Amino acid sequence: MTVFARLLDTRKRKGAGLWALLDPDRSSGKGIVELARRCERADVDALLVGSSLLLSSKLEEALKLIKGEVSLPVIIFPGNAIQISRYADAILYLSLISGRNPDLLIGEQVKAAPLIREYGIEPISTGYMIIDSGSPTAVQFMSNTQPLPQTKPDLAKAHALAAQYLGMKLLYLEAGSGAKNSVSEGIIGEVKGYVDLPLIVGGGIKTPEEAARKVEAGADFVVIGNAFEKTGSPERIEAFSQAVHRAGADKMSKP
Ligand code: 1GP
Repeated sequence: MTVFARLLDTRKRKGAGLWALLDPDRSSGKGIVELARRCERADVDALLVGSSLLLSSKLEEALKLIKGEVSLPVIIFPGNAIQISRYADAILYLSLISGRNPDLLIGEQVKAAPLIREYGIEPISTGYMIIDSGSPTAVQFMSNTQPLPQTKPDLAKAHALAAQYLGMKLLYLEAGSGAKNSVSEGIIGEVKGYVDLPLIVGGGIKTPEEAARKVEAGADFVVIGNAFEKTGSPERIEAFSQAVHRAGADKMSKP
C-alpha cells in the first residue's frame, strides 16, 4: 500500500487524521525519537519531518533514528530541494501555489525530482497555500511570498481549484509554524465546499479544542508542531489525538 493510500485509509476509517510535525532544528537525537514514540503511542496517524529553515544535515540523522523506532508513515515536509533523504517513506512534493515565486512553484521541484526517483521515496503532489495569520512567519519570509488574506475566501478557493485541476493529490492550508492565528474555520469550510481534494490544515493550532474545530470545519488532516514540542507530554499528545479523532468520527456519523 502506498503512503498516500494509507493516509486516505486513515481518513476513511477515522473521519480525520492527526499528523505531527517534527522539526530537526528544534529537537534532535533522543528528543526527537522520544517525541515520535509518544506520537505513535497516542495514535497519531503520520509524522512530517522538516522545517522552513533546516540549517544542517540533521534531517537525515533524525529520519534514520525515527524510522528505526516507529512504524508510522514518515513523510518529509521540505523547506527546499536539499531536504531530501532516502530514509523517509514519502515526501510532500509541495508547490507553493499561493505565491508567485517561480523557484517554489517549479524550480525546487525540478532539482528534487531525480533524487526522489533515485532514493525511491514516494512523492505526494501537494498544493501548498500560505494563509495570512496576523503576523509574519518564517515560511513567508523564507519563501519570499505574500500570504493569501483570510478575508478573501474566493481567492483561496480559486487557488485550491487550480491545484485540483493541475492534478495535485492534497491541499495544505498553512498559517505558518507558530502562527499567531491559525487558518480560520471560515476559509477551511469555503475551500472544502469548493474542491474535492483532501485538506491538510496546520500552523498555530494550540489546543485540542482548536484542532477539533478545524476538523468540524472541513480539515481532513490536522498538523501540530509547536504544541507538541513545547509541552509534548504523552497526555497532551493523547488529548489532541482524541479531539481530532472524535471530531472525525462525529463527522462520519452525520448524514
Ligand atoms: C507548520 O503547520 C505546521 O508547517 C505546524 O505549525 O508548529 O504552529 O503547530 P505549528
